[in-house]
Amino acid sequence: MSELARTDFGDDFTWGVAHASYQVEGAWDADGKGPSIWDTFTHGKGRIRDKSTGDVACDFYHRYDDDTALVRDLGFDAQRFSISWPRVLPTGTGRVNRAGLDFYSRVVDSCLEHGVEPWVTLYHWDLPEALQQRGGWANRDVIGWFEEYVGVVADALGDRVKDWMVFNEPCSFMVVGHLAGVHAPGTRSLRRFLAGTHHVNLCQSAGASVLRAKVADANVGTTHIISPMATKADTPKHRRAAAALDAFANRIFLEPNFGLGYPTEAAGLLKGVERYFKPGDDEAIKVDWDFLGVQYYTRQQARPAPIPGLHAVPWIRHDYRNYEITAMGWEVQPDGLYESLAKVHAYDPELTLVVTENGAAFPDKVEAGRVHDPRRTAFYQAHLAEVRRAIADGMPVDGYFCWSLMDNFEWAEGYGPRFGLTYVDFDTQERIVKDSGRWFRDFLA
Ligand code: IFM
Repeated sequence: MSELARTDFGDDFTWGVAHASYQVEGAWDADGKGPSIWDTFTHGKGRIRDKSTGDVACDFYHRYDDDTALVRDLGFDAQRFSISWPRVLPTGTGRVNRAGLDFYSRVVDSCLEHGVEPWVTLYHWDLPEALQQRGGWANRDVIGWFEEYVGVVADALGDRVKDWMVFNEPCSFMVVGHLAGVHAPGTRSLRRFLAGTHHVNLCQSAGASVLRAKVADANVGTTHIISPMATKADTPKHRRAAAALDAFANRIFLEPNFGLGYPTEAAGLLKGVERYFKPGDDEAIKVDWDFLGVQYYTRQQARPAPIPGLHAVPWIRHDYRNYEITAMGWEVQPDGLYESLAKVHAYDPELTLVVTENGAAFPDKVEAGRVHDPRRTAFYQAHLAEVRRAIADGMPVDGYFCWSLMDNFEWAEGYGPRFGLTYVDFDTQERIVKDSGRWFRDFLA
């Protein structure tokens, strides 16, 4: 790999860091915020590996200005953060919580004062609990609830925020939250998964339309985790399993918005989604994105189902084939990022792509006030080389966001896995820039 230089990526390339409301904000019930499904989920028993919650997290709610100054100090152009729906609308619809909206307005102002572009995600998994009680994503009324919420946020921030992402990784909260039950709301229901998936896909286009109607010159995208598929053996059975997993994990959330329908031919179980179609949905679901956010962590391996006839059900395995493994148990496979970009690029070669998340958790420790994390630096260097290769091969990749600015609440894994460029001492809230963060500071200077 030849040495990397910022200039390899072009002058207009956006360098950013990303994080999300529930993972960093804390202040879970401050200033009129309503509970989200993640408050309910973490306050219940036995769901989070270290029994922790996001009640305090990184206390970004009170420390946003220092954290944003850090983003600038590290040399990044942009900070990607998400809005907590129940902080803005405590019961999901109706009464607006002015204090919650003002918080995000202050975060945006802080970004602009520090010379950092605010990139806003509207939904990064913290649905208002009150809406979950009404059926959540499985209730088609969610389209109207979501339009109302997006309208409130766009009215408040649209004068200063130009870069918007409607959703973060629908696959994660639908498959992991609704089908596997490992994330909030913790249901294991194919019905909720299928209905919810269709409604989320419709909300992608509904949310994008509201943004375009309310925000002049909005740059509207969404984000998807893309998991290229590996097969253990090159047999028809293994290839069918990989195709089914690809349909569940990737295509079901990408293709409807491109007007390609659902990939039912690869995974027969997805036919059930047709039950939730209404006349006009084929058209309503299409979105003409300004950009697509590609988020990549690792490849996945599919295995044929142990029960004959259930090939449509993906059986995910990591087989640890001589790759380095992160603290999440994920294989480090940098060329999978190139493959992910190429996969999305193939749908529409004109569409701008942004890597809206990429990063790794490794066991970090503080030694004499420093955190030496050479594996994370090497991870970033290898993945950036793949982005550079994609650009050289003609893919319009316009930005790269590290996951994450700082260690934070890693969902069902709690505070164990540390993804930050900055170490967070969760007892004192001290931030220590890791060597990987220092590497970025030099690289971006
Ligand atoms: O922490 C998550 C983030 O919320 C969504 N993308 C993957 C990250 C690492 O698991």
